Amino acid sequence: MEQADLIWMNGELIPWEDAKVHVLTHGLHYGTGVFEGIRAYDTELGTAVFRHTEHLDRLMRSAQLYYMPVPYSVEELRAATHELIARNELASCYIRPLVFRGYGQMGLFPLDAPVDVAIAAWSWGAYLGDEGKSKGIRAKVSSWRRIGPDSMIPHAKASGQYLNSVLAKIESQKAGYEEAILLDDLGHVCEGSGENIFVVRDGVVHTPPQTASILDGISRRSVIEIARDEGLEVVERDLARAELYLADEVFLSGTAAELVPVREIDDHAIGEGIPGPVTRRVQAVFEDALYGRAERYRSWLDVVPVPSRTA
Ligand code: PPE
Repeated sequence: MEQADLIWMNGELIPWEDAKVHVLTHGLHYGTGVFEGIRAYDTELGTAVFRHTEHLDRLMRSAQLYYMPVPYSVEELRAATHELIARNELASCYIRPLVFRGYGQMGLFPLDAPVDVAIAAWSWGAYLGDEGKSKGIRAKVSSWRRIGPDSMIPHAKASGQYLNSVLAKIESQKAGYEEAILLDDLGHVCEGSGENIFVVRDGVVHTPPQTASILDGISRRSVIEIARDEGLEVVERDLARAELYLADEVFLSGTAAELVPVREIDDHAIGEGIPGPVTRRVQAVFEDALYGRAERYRSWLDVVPVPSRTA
């Protein structure tokens, strides 16, 4: 990981190496934390955070779902993030806000433990590789099912829930694939270990619905809007596993990964085994949106104010 100079922790900017917690931090033991993954891009308008408020709103909702009161408002976290990026002099970066139950109380009842908040930002390249983004990746359907709504809260982006993604990711990597695709508790296609999934067949874009235990991805929402603006039909419906193999094109979307074509699943070539035309088209517009090149999606960008210089 590429270090930055400063991290924001409980209202203060502190040196990267000082951003530490006690080993008896509640969240470290029980996974009682919620987080976000956000990216900022170097655009012609300046450094711009992509769909910043939407991400912070989701952070607040994730916290609420796990009964964690966040001692800061969305506006405060947004301003803190701006300052963090500016002070670290990052032109583009990945941003990781984390709200977690801190030190002071052990045992499963968490409501007496403090709630700590940290925001880190650092340079993070293509999550599934530059080659993955251009040529597509090979994925494997995981033997691990995505956590279901009867045991956890798929809609929350909660730290403990990621043990599920970690198992799937390790399995796929050890088997020689770049990403795992998880099915939901009913055996329908759900999502990647850290990305939502789209399946293109006969020119129509399909993606699993909210009821399929997906994380309500912000890139997913953006992709759906872009695809529709491009005149494509987008259908949210349950997808059978075989529909992955029978697809003309498959792609993944996520903040860290951005938009990544899938060229092979379980050793079946998808379409021609190279990124298809719909994927290419949506990917190009999505990238334009991220980098502020698309006028139509400018409202998705939260430009980081340039700090006023003091003499
Ligand atoms: N599903 C999961 C399980 C998930 O973790 C992510 C984001 C998504 C879908 C896509 O959501 P969105 O980023 O809002 O479009 N995964 C984050 C964490 C990745 C990591 O390895 O850490 C991310 O992409 O930042």
